[in-house]
Amino acid sequence: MLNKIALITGATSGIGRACALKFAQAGYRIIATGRNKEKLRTLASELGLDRNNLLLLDFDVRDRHAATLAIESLPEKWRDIDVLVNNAGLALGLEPEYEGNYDDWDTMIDTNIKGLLTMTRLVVPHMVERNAGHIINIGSVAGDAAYAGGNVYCATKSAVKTITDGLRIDLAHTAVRVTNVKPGLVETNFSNTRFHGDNARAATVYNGIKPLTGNDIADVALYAAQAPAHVQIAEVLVLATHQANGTVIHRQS
Ligand code: NDP
Ligand code: 8X3
Repeated sequence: MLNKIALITGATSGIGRACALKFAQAGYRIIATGRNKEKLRTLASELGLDRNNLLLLDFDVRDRHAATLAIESLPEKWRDIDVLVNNAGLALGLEPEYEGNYDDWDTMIDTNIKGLLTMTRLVVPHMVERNAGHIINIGSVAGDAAYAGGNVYCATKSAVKTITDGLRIDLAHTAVRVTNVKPGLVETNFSNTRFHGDNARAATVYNGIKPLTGNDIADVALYAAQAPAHVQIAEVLVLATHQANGTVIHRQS
């Protein structure tokens, strides 16, 4: 049994939930964070871990004060975080940039960029002190190139790439590793959120193609975390087989 700790943001759904389950199965103690208490409780029952192996933290990654309080109040036995999975994130809307919604832009930037930075700033100093740790950021194929209507979401994931690369440079003198996992189409709650609860429209995103699952991405994250200490998986682009990049998707009718 490993005695490592993985902290996963946005663990209440999709890729984050799958990471919590996979890392738990691999023997990690889990700090599952989310902004919805009810969903955190559901995750806890799915994980079936006792208090020594599971800690639930309820905060919104956009709330820097709440995030700081949560991390700075960690009980002693939960402080040595080995893996930080910066997963919490979302896309909102698919409008042309010149018709975009200001609030949606703010939410994406505050969550996908600033929330990820806050968690990094809070957790990584202790990894540096211990000269051990691993940050796994969930980027996206959307960060490789813009697609129609993707504008601000794509920009946030492009920022995740640059922020991840910058962190890797800043940590090169340490044993702390940094990974950017960039998924393509993954069937989660992502598109339901993007289309503000229009589930019928969300379903069309995966028409005619077998998409990835949260588990597929969690497998990659776990592989990176479990690679030998001298191996740093810097970046992984994970696509469905019939997806070639952010825009080329072969759909069977
Ligand atoms: P889901 O919508 O299924 O999960 C998103 C998770 O992030 C939820 O747990 C959600 O919580 C949480 N979250 C969102 N905003 C906040 C916030 N402000 N504070 C705390 N938690 C928050 O989508 P995915 O699992 O697909 O998305 C996970 C990550 O993967 C995102 O960063 C996304 O950009 C990225 N990604 C997704 C792809 C896809 O095709 N699905 C492809 C490439 C990357 P809540 O349940 O409370 O909303
Ligand atoms: C999610 C993948 O292509 O829907 O980041 O933007 S995509």
